[in-house]
Amino acid sequence: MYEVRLEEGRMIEASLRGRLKLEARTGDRVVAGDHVTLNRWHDAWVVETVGTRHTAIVRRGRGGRRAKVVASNLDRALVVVATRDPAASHQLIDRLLVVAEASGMHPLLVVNKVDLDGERRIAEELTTLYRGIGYPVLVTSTITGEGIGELRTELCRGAAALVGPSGAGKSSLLNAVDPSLSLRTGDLSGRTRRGRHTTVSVRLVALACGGLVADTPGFGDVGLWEVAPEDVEHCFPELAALRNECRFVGCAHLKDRGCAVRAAVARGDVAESRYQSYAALREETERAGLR
Ligand SMILES: Nc1nc2c(ncn2[C@@H]2O[C@H](COP(=O)(O)OP(=O)(O)O)[C@@H](O)[C@H]2O)c(=O)[nH]1
Ligand SMILES: [Mg+2]
Ligand SMILES: [Zn+2]
Repeated sequence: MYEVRLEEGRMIEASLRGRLKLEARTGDRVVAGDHVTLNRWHDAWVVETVGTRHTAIVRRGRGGRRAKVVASNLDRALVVVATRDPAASHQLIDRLLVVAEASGMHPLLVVNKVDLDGERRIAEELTTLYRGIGYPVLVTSTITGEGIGELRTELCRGAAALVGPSGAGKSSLLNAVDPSLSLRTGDLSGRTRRGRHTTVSVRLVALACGGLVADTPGFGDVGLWEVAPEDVEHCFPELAALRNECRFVGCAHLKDRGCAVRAAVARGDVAESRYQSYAALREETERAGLR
């Protein structure tokens, strides 16, 4: 059974038509975020058709099976990191931003736990770096309430995904935005989360204010398999802006000769950490293509 929210806002339960069940076996299931049309069949609601997906989060198929869509039509990805416990890594932030860009979602960075002693500086550094690239950045604390109002504004429209490392405060932030959710916080270790249950499908949580939020148990196996090496640069806005400046068409930005990106890094116009993330992800997609 699927939970479906009608246009008027009411939640109902619906089952799948036979044809769609068949597709379920071939891998094209109905997933969280799909827009569907319904029909009445005797006393029950039945999902009749599934609309075009505007964005898709794709998860690796295990044991050689093909990758599958786990959520669709999420318009924004909120990348949530903490100043400390766990400390935010530039590499992880960039990877999640790229996954969001590649999935067609608008990314937004949330730097949480800014209340922790001495960690304001880290929040400021991240804010300067990522706002400079053009990403919206929210600085938050579930303890002091800083930034929660802005977060609420973001979450109460459309459908969004919260992604980020375990312990960053995703569930706490959702509770701060909508206390009636009472999500469990701080209870699971990273190890437990990577267990069997993380493959369970994504759920959409309906906030009282009307927004939908994907309650994703973790994005450990969500990645870049759909991204070709030459497309990685498009997921770095500040590199994409330079793409016509390199001397050679199709420049991978990995060698100095005639490369406008390397020159921009040398000048300090592109952050070293961003360039390193680019190079690492580009290499990763190249290796994936060879397998
Ligand atoms: N100091 C501080 N701790 C927080 C904040 N937000 C969450 N935490 C704590 O961080 C831990 C992990 O939070 P949780 O919401 O479960 O993280 P999740 O794994 O991303 O869902 C819990 O112990 C929370 O109480 C914050 O803004 N400041
Ligand atoms: Mg959580
Ligand atoms: Zn180049």
